[in-house]
Amino acid sequence: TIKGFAFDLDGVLADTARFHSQAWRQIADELDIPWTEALESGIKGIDRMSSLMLILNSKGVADNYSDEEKEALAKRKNDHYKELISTLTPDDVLPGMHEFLADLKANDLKMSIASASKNAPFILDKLQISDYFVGVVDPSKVKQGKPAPDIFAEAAKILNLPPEQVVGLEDSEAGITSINDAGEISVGIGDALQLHAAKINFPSTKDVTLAQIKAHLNW
Ligand code: G16
Ligand code: MG
Repeated sequence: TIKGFAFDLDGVLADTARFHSQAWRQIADELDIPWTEALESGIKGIDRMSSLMLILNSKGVADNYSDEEKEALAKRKNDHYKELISTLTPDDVLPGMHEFLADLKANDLKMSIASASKNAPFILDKLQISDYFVGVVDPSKVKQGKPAPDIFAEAAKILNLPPEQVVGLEDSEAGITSINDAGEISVGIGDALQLHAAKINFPSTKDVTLAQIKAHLNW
């Protein structure tokens, strides 16, 4: 039976995917790299440097920049992003998620955070939801980011549960792959075609309920 939940942060709990996009888009504009749908969804869930490489490679210009220049671009993106997230309040928890977290807690289900973001503890604090979670995976301490299973595997360890007793929630393709390869049950939130590898799909965060998940899993 299911005993725990591992949450992605950006796009699942927090309305911050738009800020990542906005901050990267500014860098892309400065570098004269056209912003596309593929970049918009491709940067979801992958770490900061991988996001930059995806953007540079979309125009085939990654080799034009030294490692130092890439670090500087990633830092500039993060400085802008940090400015944007400093405005977050509990109202920026995505629709339905306050209720979902409270329901899981009332049912004694354990929760952890499986985010690729180094800014996760700060964001949880701003949203005032830190107390729901047993722990937060430190993405700088895992070998490989999403789509590798490491982050979601670590989130199950934090819960002290075997992966098959854990449900993982994600809005990105990279994240669903991570959950599945960690041996957990994947819940995709967003476009069902894009997230077709998810075991269960909900179109939006407001559709996610414990009752629906139980029904899907015959639990
Ligand atoms: C998030 C976002 C990604 C971002 C990554 C790293 O992951 O979806 O777009 O690149 O974190 O964030 P930071 O630059 O803050 O370390 P997740 O896993 O929470 O969706
Ligand atoms: Mg996400």
